Amino acid sequence: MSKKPFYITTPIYYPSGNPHIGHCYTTVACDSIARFKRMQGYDVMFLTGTDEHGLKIEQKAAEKGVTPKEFVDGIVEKFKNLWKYMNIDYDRYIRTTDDYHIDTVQKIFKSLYDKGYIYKGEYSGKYCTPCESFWTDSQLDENGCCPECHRPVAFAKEEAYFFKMSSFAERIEKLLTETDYLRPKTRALELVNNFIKPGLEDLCVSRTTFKWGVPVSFDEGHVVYVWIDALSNYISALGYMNDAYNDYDKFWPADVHMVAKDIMRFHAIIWPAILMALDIPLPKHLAVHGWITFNGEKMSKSLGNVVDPFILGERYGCDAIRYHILREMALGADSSFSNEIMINRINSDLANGLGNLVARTVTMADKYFGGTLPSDREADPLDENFKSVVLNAFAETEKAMEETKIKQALEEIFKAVDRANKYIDETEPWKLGKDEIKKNRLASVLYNLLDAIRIISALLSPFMPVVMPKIWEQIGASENDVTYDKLSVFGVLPKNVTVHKGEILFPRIDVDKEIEELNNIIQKNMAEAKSNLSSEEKGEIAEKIELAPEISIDDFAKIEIRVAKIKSAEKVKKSDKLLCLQLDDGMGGRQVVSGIAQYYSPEDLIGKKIQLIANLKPVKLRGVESLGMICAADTPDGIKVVFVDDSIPVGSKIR
Ligand code: ME8
Repeated sequence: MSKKPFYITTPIYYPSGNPHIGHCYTTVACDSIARFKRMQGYDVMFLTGTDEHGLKIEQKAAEKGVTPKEFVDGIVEKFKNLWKYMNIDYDRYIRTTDDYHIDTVQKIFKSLYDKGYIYKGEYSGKYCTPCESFWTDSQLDENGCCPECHRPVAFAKEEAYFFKMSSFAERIEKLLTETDYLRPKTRALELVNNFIKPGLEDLCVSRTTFKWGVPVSFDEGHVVYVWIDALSNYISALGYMNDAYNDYDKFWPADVHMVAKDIMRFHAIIWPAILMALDIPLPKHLAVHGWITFNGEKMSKSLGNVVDPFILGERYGCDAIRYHILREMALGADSSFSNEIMINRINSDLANGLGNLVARTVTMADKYFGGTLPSDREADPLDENFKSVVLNAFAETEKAMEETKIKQALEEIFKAVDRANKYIDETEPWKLGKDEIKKNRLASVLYNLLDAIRIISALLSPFMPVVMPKIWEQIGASENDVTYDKLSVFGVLPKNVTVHKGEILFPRIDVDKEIEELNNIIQKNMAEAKSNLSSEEKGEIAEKIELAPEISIDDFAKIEIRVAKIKSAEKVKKSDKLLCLQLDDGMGGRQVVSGIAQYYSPEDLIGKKIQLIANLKPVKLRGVESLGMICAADTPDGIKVVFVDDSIPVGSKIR
């Protein structure tokens, strides 16, 4: 019997900056689903790639003095390296600069034109350059800015081609409200109210303002709108209207397109409309997840608030990173990334939960039976509840994965991990091991545990593909023991199974030490990213400056700012960040601790005059007393101390 096909896609990413944890989320999520489906016996096509055209790329390349293709080639390499590092097992990688794709986009455009769904007109309206989108007045935000990125829009007028979106409004509304195309469904209403109810306007689908795109084959000077180019990747990569591949009939319609909420509108409205116009079937599901935010903001290349996945992977292993991001993000909601939550999660679920379960079980099998379990057994009614929880986890995981609910699937599997650890506490194998006549019971307990670990680790293998095979090695499971059909039953491991004690699977992490180190790395990265910004992006950040609420002159008068001179400085023990400064403040001297050690060495500071906040309540930092604070500025290059001209005497009041 031939296998059932399953087709899943990530968005194709803009290679305009380095990939980050946000990109990782969608790709790891799709990879996990693809691996799960392969385990279930599906014939899987997992597609990812890069979206390489458009004004933004053209501008960035020009800034760097290279061609757009040279510019994207370098970044595409970084995406591919990251996917390799994160064990992303994609089946196909599409680049929109691939010849076959360009050719397909031209054919699709021409076909829509021939059918009368694309027509030539003139566009005049509000245009957002960074988003490459025209907006109607009713769509602009409350400040008259772009509803997507909230930056100012400009009036623009050009001869352009239009796609008759309006013809599909009714069908799209039905798709969103009456089917389960969009997951989660709660987002459908938002789209219908914001975009369809006010009247779905025809979409401007060509540009003459830049060159770096797919040329309209029958009208020189026009390039195809990047979103028509980009969305078409999902079918061109299968061989639709081209000979590069031959899988369209097998895999289309896609089972799942997964995207974040920022591009939901394009996938929930424009893409179905194009497919309707081409008269081909619609994808079965669009799974929309939220953003991974960092310090409350969407992670972004230009803000530099990105956590480098390579660094995290090196420190904790990429399986742990995969687990953490998947476990945190519920379909539809945002999830805030925090080093602290990540490390605590790795410690609690992976080191204490799963790792400990495997280590304890294997160690006991080794200790009490020399590694090989004997054949004689003694069951207990207690075993049944334990087994039923594990088998229930299997059933619930299967159900959650059917609905692309990865977080929920992982929660279900970890219920079984917790139950298994509890089973150890209930059965107290260390007591059974002391008593020769209880050895048969002990053998039963350990066998049940090993078999539960077999089921649990197999269910987890799509999410953590590196470590789970190590568990199979340790519990003596063969490849045949972990096939999907064997995960709904107990009693699969050989009766006389032999365990092999191995390495610690997830070492416990020292939370305080790691958090400090990670914060240092991130601060450095952010400073570096900011210094690499284009002038436009710097402007973008400037717009983001939000002042604290106004204060009166009396409020200000409460702050005593005095000139002081740094007499000596030394690093605070066990801290990479803190310097302890001895100051001449004109009042007998004082000690201040300052978080500038990454940016200044003591010799840079000694003899310099600074501004001291002299009446700040004393605090202890890393056990060292600090009597006040010195003023410093946050700059794109990191923290800079505000030095005072040497002619101003120590102790002078600043106001
Ligand atoms: O939009 N949190 O490309 P893109 C979660 N080329 N997911 C995130 C994220 C974050 N902070 N940041 C990025 C484009 N993503 C278009 C797509 S598809 C035909 C064309 C993920 O590089 C998420 O999947 O800006 C989001 O939808 C996608 O990257 C946007 O990537």
